[in-house]
Amino acid sequence: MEIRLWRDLLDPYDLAVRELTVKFNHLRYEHHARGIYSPIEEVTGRVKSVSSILDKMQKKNIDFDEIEQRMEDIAGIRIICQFVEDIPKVADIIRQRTDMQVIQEKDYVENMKSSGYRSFHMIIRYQVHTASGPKMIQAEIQIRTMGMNFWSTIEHSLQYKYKHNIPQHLKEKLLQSADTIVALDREMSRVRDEIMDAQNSMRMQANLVAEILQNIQNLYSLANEREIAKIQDEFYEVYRDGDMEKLERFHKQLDIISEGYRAQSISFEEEHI
Ligand code: 0O2
Repeated sequence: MEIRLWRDLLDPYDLAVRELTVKFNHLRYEHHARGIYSPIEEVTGRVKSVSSILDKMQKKNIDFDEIEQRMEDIAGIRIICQFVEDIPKVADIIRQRTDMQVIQEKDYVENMKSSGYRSFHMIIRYQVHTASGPKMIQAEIQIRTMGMNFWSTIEHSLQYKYKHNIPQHLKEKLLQSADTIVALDREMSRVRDEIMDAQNSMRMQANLVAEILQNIQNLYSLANEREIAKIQDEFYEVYRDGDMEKLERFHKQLDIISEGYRAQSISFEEEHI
């Protein structure tokens, strides 16, 4: 196939990968902004390289005119979760969306592959809008924990290095380490609540501090610099204390002070119209 034709073929997949990455990252952002735990920790995406497409065509006996139909992972999205329990949650979110239609699921988390590979795969149909109009494409979403991702990245590099003929002693090592990852994921699940609590309070504190700083910033146009410096010193003192309740009280007081300044400035403007 000519280079130009490869580009025509792959461009809609590139668009899909970029759109889907934005959408899943936005879900993560929304959870964090609301102070809710996000089952999505990280999102990456890629369009399959031409050489990888050619390899798969050869391996699976796929003709050029069958590529789009038979190769479901030209557009690939990877969603990384912190805990195994997050994987079905992410899968449910995807099943419920109306902008993508799940056509196949493969559960290699419950049914580990003989290589030791674990991941939850979903094949979706997704519509992109190109310059030539709407186009329905297939994409593969791989959902896995950080541990599963670590393992499969290492194994993938070894597959590449040994051209899919990994020596037996390495295969055994990989299988052993796959079991270690299963145990690690299980251990992490046991302390999941504690980890989630810690992460939530860290995030809530970060959100609160950001709001306080924004409030102080807004005061620059309303109050005089000496008063703002005093408020800032008070904030640093409360912040150093590290007490979340004090920080929340300070935030509320600051809101009242800001409201007062805003009311003053409105009545000043009205008097001078
Ligand atoms: P790449 O380079 O990641 O794009 P099958 O015929 O069942 O073996 P199929 O039909 O492609 O393979 O579906 P499957 O099993 O769901 O695999 C799809 C993708 O999952 C693979 O794409 C890999 O990304 C990943 N995967 C599956 N098995 C393994 C494995 O044993 N190790 C690793 N590291 N990844 C795996 P590609 O096109 O094979 O590779």
